[in-house]
Amino acid sequence: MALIFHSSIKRDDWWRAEMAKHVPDLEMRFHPDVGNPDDIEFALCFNMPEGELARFKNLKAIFSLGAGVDHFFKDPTFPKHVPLARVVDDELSARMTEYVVQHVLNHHRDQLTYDHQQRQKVWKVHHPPAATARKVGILGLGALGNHAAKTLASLGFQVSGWSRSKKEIPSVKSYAGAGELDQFLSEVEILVCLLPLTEETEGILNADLFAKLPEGASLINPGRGPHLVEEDLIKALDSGHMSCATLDVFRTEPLPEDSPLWSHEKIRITPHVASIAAPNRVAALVAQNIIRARNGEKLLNQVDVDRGY
Ligand code: NDP
Ligand code: OXD
Repeated sequence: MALIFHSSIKRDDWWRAEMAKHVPDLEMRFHPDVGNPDDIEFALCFNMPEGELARFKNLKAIFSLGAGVDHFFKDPTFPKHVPLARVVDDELSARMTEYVVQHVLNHHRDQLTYDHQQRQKVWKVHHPPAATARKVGILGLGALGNHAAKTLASLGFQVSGWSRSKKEIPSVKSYAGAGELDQFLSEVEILVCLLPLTEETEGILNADLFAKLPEGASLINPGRGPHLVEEDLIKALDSGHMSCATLDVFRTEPLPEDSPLWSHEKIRITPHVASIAAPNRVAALVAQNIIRARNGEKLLNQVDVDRGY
């Protein structure tokens, strides 16, 4: 029996070595070299081409190579009856927090303005408030949002978060559900999106939401591209209602060359790198779940397929 692997980030040798440390008896096959599809017992993948997973009739479990699982649900033939697990890992959370803190500090300390000033050789001082007077809001207080929120609070920021269910996180104000979204937004100067992409959250970063943020607010989106209505962001930036944005994820990846986002002076772009699951961390998790799946036990970090995250 074998595991089929697929990723657009080419680190196959590293994956092979790490998986061999933890499950030496498991044959790893790298998509598209599937061999006999009936041999495939497990799948470890991100953005597997549509229709592929449905070919493996003997699948016991599917493992996402990342925290997000929306990439599976784009495929209408995705085998929903097979248990699906995602990555929840302290290092993945810590790396995401690095990204969030890096860009919150850039927004907080007007770095984009200084970058423009440098290009124009302008020496002009701006006076941002202290972190204790800066309000940062996080959409999504799950494995990643929770970690980032605590770290930002430890730096002194006024941190709030919005999720489906109420949270108890020291020094973080928790808002929950559609009924509390407007109140949350009205108090946010730097908005970070760490929601999963589901039917409910697609397009949530739109003109209506931006209008509810205070004048001068900014956005950091390492969630998913389809959370954002790109044209609405451009309008909010051009009108001056919003000050700047940092985007890591996009509706189409790689971001097409003709996208207006590339050259917008108030937008910073990174190529979906906020936090990438490391083979040495994920292989150990997958190995535990392989044992569980073979014993017919519930997987660690098993996804609620009906809820979509
Ligand atoms: P989790 O599932 O742990 O957390 C999701 C959070 O979003 C939860 O707090 C959940 O609420 C909340 N949520 C979900 N749906 C709604 C809704 N309709 N209304 C309000 N709140 C909602 O996910 P992670 O923190 O592990 O990951 C979040 C996302 O980050 C991933 O799905 C992925 O898209 C993105 N990501 C991006 C990476 C990158 O490199 N750019 C890397 C890794 C992840 P509740 O707690 O109440 O269930
Ligand atoms: C993830 C990602 O979901 O890298 O882990 O986007």
